[in-house]
Amino acid sequence: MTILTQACTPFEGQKPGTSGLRKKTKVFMQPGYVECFVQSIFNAIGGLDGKTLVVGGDGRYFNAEAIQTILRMAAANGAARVIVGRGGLLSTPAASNLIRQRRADGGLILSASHNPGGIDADFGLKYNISNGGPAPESVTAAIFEQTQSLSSYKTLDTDAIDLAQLGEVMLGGLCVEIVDPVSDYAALMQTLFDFDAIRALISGGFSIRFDAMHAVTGPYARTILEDMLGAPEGAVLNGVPLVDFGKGHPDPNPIWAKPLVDMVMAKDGPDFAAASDGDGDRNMILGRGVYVTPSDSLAVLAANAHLAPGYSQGLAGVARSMPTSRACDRVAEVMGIACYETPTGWKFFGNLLDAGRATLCGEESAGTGSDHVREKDGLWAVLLWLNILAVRQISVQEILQDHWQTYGRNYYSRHDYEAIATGPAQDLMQNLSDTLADLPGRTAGSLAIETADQFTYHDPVDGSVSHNQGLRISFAGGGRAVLRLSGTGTEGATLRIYLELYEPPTGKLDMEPQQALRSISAATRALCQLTERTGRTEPDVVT
Ligand code: G16
Repeated sequence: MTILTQACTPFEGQKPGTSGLRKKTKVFMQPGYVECFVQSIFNAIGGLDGKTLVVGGDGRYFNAEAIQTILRMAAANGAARVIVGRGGLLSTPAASNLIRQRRADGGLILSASHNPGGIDADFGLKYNISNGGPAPESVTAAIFEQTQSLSSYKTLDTDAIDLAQLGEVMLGGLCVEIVDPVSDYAALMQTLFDFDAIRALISGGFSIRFDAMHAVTGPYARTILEDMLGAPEGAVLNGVPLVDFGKGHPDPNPIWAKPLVDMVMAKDGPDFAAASDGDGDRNMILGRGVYVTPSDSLAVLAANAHLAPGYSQGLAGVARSMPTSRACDRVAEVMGIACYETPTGWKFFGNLLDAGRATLCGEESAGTGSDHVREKDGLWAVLLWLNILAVRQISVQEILQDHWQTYGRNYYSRHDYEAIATGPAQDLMQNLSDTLADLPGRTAGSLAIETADQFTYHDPVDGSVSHNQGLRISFAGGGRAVLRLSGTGTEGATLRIYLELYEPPTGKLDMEPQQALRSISAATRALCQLTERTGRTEPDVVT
């Protein structure tokens, strides 16, 4: 095995976005593309000499090939050990857990999350740091800088190794340790939740379904929900990971997981249902006849987490991304704990979790998690919900009603306009941004505007500042709209418009959400000149 130093010229656009580098699979498959990005990561973190890494992915098309490339490069760059999930599989939260448990120096996670997989779909690669969480902006900026001037990468001249067998294999001086992807993660879940209580709930006839969407959580859900908690075989749907996710879109929302939603909306539907995404960090929660918005889910979990053993001491604080509804702020206020507002991107929660300021975090984009790892965690959210249901012995619907009657209801919806040409999308944002200062006091549609600004985040732990994190407009009567461009898309630009309306406990709690948000939506579209600038009249995805 010879170490080869290959000359290369930089690829354009290897700039990590909201969550690592995401591109079309064919872009990643260009000769040298993965190599250049991976070498840039290694250079940006001060080299790999003697280091330990965790490597795994969601099993999508090109996962296996990219992992072999990374292993050869890790060996050539002097790493001591790489811990890989069997078959190259690791869910994102399981990878985060392994980095922490094994005190690794960092990890490489191969996933494009909820984006479809396949040669004509999407691929992604991101670097996580030693706390198990996504690299912060300072590190991703250093990686990007490296990608622009890289002139060579190092690799090993050797065949692919078999990742199907557990155990250790030497690759030059590198020890590749192939581990069961599920067992450490399942053990962690047992320390947080009352498995006996959940088992008793299920054996008492409480029916559940979990849609793994042919993505990475299949093996995790089968082990935990069926084998350990006694859910009947078949409770986990689409449980076999496939490279193209069965040609589906592994995004756990009412659009892409419609069959599950239809099932739970039926009169004889299951008591509880959930779904996760490509890499297992997102979740969707449903009860018979009801969809729980991610923002409501975060608020309900914050209000009830103490019912699970892992959180019985209470929460240090909660954190949510800025576009996420402010439902959890009301819970925090009543509990007398801090509530932090961060930019979109799980990486911004890392400092708050490390500093012990927040215990629970969540985002409107179907992500919730806690300080048990440094990523959002789909199955964790499912288990916390099940633990709460086992203790409270009421339905999901009743938990929601009770929550709204206590704290009020934050009606919420996100409207996505996908694959807009990049220029018009940026112009739309710039134009609205330029007029923000003049908006307060004016009306849009039937609504008076109270405040309008661009969100800037000041990290309270390390003092770093992140500018341009979304435009927010608040209306008289408790309404709010947020606009930002997605940082995870791979085609043109995706405009996200987040709509929210607060109704107090004494207000109208049973409106249809799109109806409740109609005037805020109309006002926001008019303000940003949506149709004039993009030609769009209807969103592509409504969650
Ligand atoms: C990633 C980030 C999340 C973010 C989401 C959507 O999630 O980790 O923090 O909310 O993307 O980001 P954007 O609105 O920029 O598209 P995931 O599950 O895709 O890794």
